Amino acid sequence: MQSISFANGDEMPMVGLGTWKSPPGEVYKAVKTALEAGYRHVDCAPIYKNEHEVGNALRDSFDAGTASREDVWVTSKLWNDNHHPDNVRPALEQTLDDLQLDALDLYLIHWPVALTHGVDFPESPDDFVSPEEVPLTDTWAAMEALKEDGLVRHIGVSNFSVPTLQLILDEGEVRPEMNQVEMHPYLPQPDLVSFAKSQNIPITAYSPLGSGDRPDAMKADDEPTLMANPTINEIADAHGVSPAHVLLQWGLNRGTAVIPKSTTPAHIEDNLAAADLDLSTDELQTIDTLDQNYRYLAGAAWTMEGSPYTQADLWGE
Ligand code: 1BO
Repeated sequence: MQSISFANGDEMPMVGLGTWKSPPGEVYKAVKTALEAGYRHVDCAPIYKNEHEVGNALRDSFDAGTASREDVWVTSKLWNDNHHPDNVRPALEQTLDDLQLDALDLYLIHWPVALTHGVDFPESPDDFVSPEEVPLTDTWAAMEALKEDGLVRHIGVSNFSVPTLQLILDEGEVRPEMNQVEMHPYLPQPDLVSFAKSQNIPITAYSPLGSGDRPDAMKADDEPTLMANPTINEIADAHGVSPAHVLLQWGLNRGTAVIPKSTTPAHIEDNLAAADLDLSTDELQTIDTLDQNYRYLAGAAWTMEGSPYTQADLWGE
């Protein structure tokens, strides 16, 4: 398995199991199946409301000898309502407790958006905390303290744009060691990829298959279905593989980690095998032409009328 190397010698496997939208009751089996299939990277977050069950699966897999803790890369994220520096350590401690771990491999600020403590998703402008009240740089300083104290081995961000990355690079003591963002052929974000590369910040692509399993309430009526794209399907047919293989290999080929979510054993195994697919330069270049700058997750909840955050703040566009 290809991996992303960190300055201290740590290696993060480039294919991980995503757990967003994996329901409690199914995620336990998904994590166990993934580790049995050879995955050594699991991506989690408290807002996915399933970390306790992921933790049970990790514990049982370690106890059964399927894998050892040292060999499995575990990422989790700080939710938006815990950006105040006083809340950062308790939030991590809750995640460690739920995952039944002593430390995380990677801890990310989930979004560059702060909410009132106790609010999962905003319902009114009162649910937001402005960047003036809790600057991202203060949250980052609290993340740095977690790393300093050995509770997390690496710290990074998620859903950050070039300007928000630059803010942390300018003001932080520790450079972000990851940016996890939505990324797939409809949203290849070449400028972000090239900036991150120039700053030696690796990227993890979430929703690499187009997030077709999102709740209907989160979907636009006219959104394009990435897995049904004719070009992707033609290339998949030519190789006798699934469209998911093609999409994942395209991401890996760009040097980005990918974290496809599945709770179906056959898909979990199939997604891992994408690492072995060889796509030609022509095929990769053809896929590059599918760019529509289309976000399945535009973060509309964060930019409602009256919010202190705008789409331009979020995406730097
Ligand atoms: C709301 C969660 C988005 C992906 O991590």
